[in-house]
Parts: sequence; C-alpha cells; structure tokens
Amino acid sequence: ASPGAYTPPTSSADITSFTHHLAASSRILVLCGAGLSAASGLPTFRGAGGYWRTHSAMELATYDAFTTSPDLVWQFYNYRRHMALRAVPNGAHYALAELARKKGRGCLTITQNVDGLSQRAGHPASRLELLHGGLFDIKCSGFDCGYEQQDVRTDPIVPALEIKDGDGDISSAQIPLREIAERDLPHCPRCKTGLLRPGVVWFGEALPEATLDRVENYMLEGPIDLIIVVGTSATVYPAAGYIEKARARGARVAVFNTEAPERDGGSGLRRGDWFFMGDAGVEMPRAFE
Ligand code: BV8
Repeated sequence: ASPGAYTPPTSSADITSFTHHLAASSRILVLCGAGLSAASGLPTFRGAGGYWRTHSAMELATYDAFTTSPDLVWQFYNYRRHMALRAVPNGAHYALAELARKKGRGCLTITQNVDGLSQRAGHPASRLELLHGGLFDIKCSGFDCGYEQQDVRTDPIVPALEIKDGDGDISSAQIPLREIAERDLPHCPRCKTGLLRPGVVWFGEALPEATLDRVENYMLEGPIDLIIVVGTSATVYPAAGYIEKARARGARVAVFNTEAPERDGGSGLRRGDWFFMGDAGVEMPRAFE
C-alpha cells in the first residue's frame, strides 16, 4: 500500500462499531457504483469482464460516439438493457432500500448506476437520486425537441437491435460492427427526424440540474453523520466528489468494496472510517443487521 495508507481492521468489532454508528446516525448519504450490481451479474466498468474491456468508457459513452456510430452505441446500450432486464436485485439493493425506508428523510442514496435495480428492489423513489440517468429512459437526441419517455422496457428497443446468436459474446464489449441502417434505429415520434438516445448522462455531459440541486440541498440541510460508499472506484466526477463533500459535513466513511480503496482515490480511507472487504451483496446485509 502507498505510504500512510490506512486500512482499518475488518474485524467483527468493526461491524459492531459500524452498526452502532449506523443506528445513531440521523443523516446518512449513500454513494453507489457498478460494484453494487456485480452480484446481480451485471459486469462492472473497469473490473475483469467489464463492459468496456475493449472499448474505453470515454469512447462509447459519449455524444460524439453516438453521432459518429449510432448503430454501435445503440447495440451497446440495447445489450445493457437486455442484461439489466434479466438481472435481479441482490441483497445489497434490498438492504439499502430497507435502510432508506427506516431512515426516511435522514437518508439519501445517490447512484451512478443506470440499471434500475435499486428501483426494482423497492428503494423509495424520493430517497434515490439517479446521477447518471437510466437505461430505460429514452429521449430525442436533437437539442431542440425535448421529447422524453420514462421506463421504456421493450427489449430490443427496435427489431433491428435484436441480439442474434451470431452476434458473438457482446458482453466482452466485442460489440459486433453489425451495420444497422439509421432508418432502422429508434426515431423520435415527435419531431420525426431526431434519433432517440438512451436517457443516460454521457461523459462530457452535464448531470441533471434538478438532481444536483436536490443532492446539494440535502447536504446543506445539516451535518452528515455517515457516507456509505458501495461498489465504486470513485474515479468519475462530480459523483466521486460527494465523498469529500460529506467528509467536510462531518461524515465518517464506510466503504464496501472487493478491493481496498487507493489512498489517493476519491474514497481514500482515514482513521475512524470502516472498510468492509468483499461482495456488497453479502457484506451489506450482514453489516446492516
Ligand atoms: C461532467 C452513464 C461537465 C452512462 C456514466 C475529459 C472530457 C470530458 C469530461 C471529463 C474529462 N476529464 C474528466 C472529465 C469529467 C468526467 C470524468 O469524471 N471522467 C473520468 C473518466 C475522469 N465526468 C463527466 O464527464 C461527467 N460530466 O463532468 O460534465 C459539464 C458541466 C456542465 C456542462 C457540460 C459538461 C459525466 C460523467 C457521467 C458519465 N456516465 N454512466 C453509462 O452507464 O453508460 S459513468 C459510469 O462509469 C458509471 O455511471 C460510473 O459513474 C462510472 C463507473 O464507475 P463505477 O460505478 O465506480 O464502476 P467501476 O467499474 O469503475 O468500479 C466498480 C467498483 O466496484 C470497483 O471499485 C470494484 O472493486 C468494485 N466491485 C466490483 N465487484 C464488487 C465491487 N464492490 C462490491 N461488491 C462487488 N461484488
């Protein structure tokens, strides 16, 4: 580990001190990343078998990639919709939904995930902020149309995007360069000309203003007693920035991850923090008991 790195003992006493602090906390923030859904079978972005093993995130999840190769980007998102519809929430999604129900306005979950699994685990919608949108929201890619539609779960979204056997293993992001004519991609029913796009936030795009405001207001309403950081490499901003913001509001940090966080990463550990090594799907239900 880098000099000065601090990895607290992950002993049972750890869990006891954590559960005491969790029970005593009146204002909690939860930051979720792809690792939360790993136990549900959805590959993470950077881990082994990640979606982007052969494509970098910055390469595919961008407006430029969409305007240049809408068929490639749609094959990628249609595949992720396909996977997410077949996945089921795991114990960590349910544990967080239960925590949010119990703490009410004293808990806010901000997720970077677009897979919809927190919602399907019954997480109260008013206590869940989707920083990067969702796979099942779609909108017109034209700038002046404004058409949006929520929760479109059709799979495939258009027949031309049907995942065929010959497509090979697109889970390894060896996404087939199957040419799909633009006319066969989803088009906006309102303006008739614009291509529809996934309602997610791409790199270089601003996060939804209203979402950022609600998170900011929650942070400003009072001190934060605890931020739970689950399944994230804390490398994407502004999402990862909420860890330091919570610390600045007095929060202690509890990290749930299969890897010890880097000292200098967004979720670097400090004295008084907790670190639970392992699958969130196992560790969170255990720590929240
Ligand atoms: C913005 C939605 C400004 C789409 C995502 C250069 C050009 C442009 C921008 C930038 C630039 N340099 C920096 C930036 C800013 C950029 C950024 O942060 N880049 C990074 C790469 C440095 N940010 C942006 O562009 C943001 N917008 O800044 O806008 C602006 C302002 C005004 C006006 C205009 C513009 C937008 C970022 C949002 C991008 N969209 N997702 C989609 O999903 O396809 S990001 C996407 O990647 C995810 O949402 C998530 O945020 C990120 C992946 O991170 P993680 O979730 O952490 O996943 P990862 O695989 O990395 O880690 C998994 C972790 O889980 C690991 O730690 C692993 O150990 C652990 N794990 C694995 N298994 C388990 C586990 N833990 C527990 N249990 C397990 N079983």
